[in-house]
Amino acid sequence: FLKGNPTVGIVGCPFSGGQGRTGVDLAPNKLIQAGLVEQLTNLGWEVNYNSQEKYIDIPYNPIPPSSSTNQSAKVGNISQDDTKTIQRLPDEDIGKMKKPRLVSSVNKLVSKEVEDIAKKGWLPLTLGGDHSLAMGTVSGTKAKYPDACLIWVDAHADINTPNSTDSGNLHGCPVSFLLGLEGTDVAPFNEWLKPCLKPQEIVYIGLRDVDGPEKEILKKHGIKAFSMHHVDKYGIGKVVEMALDHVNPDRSKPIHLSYDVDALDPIVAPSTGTPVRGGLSFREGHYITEALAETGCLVSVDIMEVNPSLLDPNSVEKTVAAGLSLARASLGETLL
Ligand code: 4U7
Ligand code: MN
Ligand code: MN
Ligand code: MN
Repeated sequence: FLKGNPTVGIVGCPFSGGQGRTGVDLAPNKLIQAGLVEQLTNLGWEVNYNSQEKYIDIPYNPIPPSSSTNQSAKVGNISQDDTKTIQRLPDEDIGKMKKPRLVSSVNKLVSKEVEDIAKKGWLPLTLGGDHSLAMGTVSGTKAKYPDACLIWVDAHADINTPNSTDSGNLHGCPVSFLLGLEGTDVAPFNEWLKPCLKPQEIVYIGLRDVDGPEKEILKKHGIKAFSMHHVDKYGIGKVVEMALDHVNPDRSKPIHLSYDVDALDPIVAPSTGTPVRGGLSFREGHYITEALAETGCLVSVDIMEVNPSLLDPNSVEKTVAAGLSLARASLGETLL
């Protein structure tokens, strides 16, 4: 599906507004500093990213109005004026949703950025940031590839609606918005985000912490999900095969992979905001990306929820290294 020399466009999203902990916004720079660009170049990819000195495309975490130290004049399609507007938005809860205006406006920009990169025939590699960003990444991918399917690797289903969410954190809700479930047709999201995904087009791998209302939603819409129970029962090889058989039976459709590193066991990826024990092993986690790369159908990849501010330096190093190797494996690195 990609055009010309294999080319990747890195979308760095230093954004934490979809959940309550700071630090997840540090991940894009951390991954770049740890060698992502060189590593992908060595795999034979042409690598594009938008900023010169800072490896950040979208520096729009809210900063206190007093501090005016945003030096990036224009990065990617986002002007400094855009980011200032976003930072100044008053952002009261809407219903249970926390920071709805911020999450919406950031995702609108991310969606456009991913769409533009995909439309060049490049592969957008989005570095989160929290997983609310998938509203933008998936809708951007869908704008270029309307028949794309979505493989969601996560401990969580992230399918709460604005009504069902207990926490109010929008990183637990992106899938419901993409599907257009009841309660998601709300401002400000409905001003730009149209339902773009059908229930048969998504499949989950790695689930083990699904809220009660989310279980009901999955059942009601017949959404296919492989939990850790299924990984134990069938093995990861069979699970990936069954997942692909469900969303991409002929291996002919484009695939968007949205990878939350909390799908990995906390022993493998400890530095993440919502760790859940009993997760994917290092190899199981990487097998998924290797098998998807092998299909030749991957057109867009998200690496989300690395939080370099959590726990100790050793945990951060492990988690960042896991993020890097997942990115490499997704882009075709093989063991032999
Ligand atoms: B992540 C949760 F209640 N379901 O809605 C919620 F358990 O992107 C967690 O997968 C969401 O990390 C986790 O807040 C979102 C909670
Ligand atoms: Mn998760
Ligand atoms: Mn997630
Ligand atoms: Mn998380």
